[in-house]
Amino acid sequence: MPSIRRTAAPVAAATLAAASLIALTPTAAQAHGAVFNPVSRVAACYAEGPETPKSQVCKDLVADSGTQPLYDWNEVNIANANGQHQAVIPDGKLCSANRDKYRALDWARTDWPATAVNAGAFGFRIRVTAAHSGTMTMYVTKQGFDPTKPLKWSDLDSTPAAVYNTTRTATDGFYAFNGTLPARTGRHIVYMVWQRNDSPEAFYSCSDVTFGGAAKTAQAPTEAKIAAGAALSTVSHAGHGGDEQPPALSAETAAQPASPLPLALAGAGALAVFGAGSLLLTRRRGQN
Ligand SMILES: [Cu+2]
Repeated sequence: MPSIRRTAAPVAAATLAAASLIALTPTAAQAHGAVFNPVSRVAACYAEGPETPKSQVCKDLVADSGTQPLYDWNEVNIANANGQHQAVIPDGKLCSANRDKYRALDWARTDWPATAVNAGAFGFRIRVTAAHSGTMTMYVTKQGFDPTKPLKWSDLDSTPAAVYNTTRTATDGFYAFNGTLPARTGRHIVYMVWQRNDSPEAFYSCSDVTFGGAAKTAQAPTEAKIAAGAALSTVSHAGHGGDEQPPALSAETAAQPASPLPLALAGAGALAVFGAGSLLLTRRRGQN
């Protein structure tokens, strides 16, 4: 009997910790990143300023969807994609990842801020607010792609311009890697698919490019701009729990990827799980 008394207090403390864990976690969404070269649609409009968009398409985006999609430039994701990109995103919804919040990004317009590019070597740059282990694949639309029609999966050249294995660290907040742009003319889209391998979550983005043209080069957000807007973002601008948990909790994280767990709380959660297990063992011993 004394052994039960000794375990009762730690178990109670662990249960309290678990309760506070549940109360604290569901608020903040995850943060990931965005393609800055060639700059993606959401990043280009964020760079112009959510409150002061300059290009007509970005003005129209804010009029349609408000400023929040721009403040959340680092979010465009599907939590449970699990590699099934074409199953979870229908044709015409590729740029929004089939998220209503980002529906304006699907607009098939030719006035999205674009980056002038040429065939050959290209240095991709992806600004990540949370680095993840996974694979980032950069696709380019086929020659003959019509930018006035909604982007379809079949528009993408099956040979990617780059495939990059992402790690849980990013130098100065960027993944930078080289790829090869194919020979194209006119306006095209670079489509990114970033699938995590430590979670079913995946991220998507559209960047507008013009081959051989003299189009103005779209601007990516500056670090100052990113910092200035972070307070109005509904997604975390720091690394989030998915990568930082002890292995014992990784399965729970994958099952609920929208709940970032700070490291300390994750520790408390592990303690709670251990405590609950101890309680069960104690009860079994008591019954036997
Ligand atoms: Cu993330």
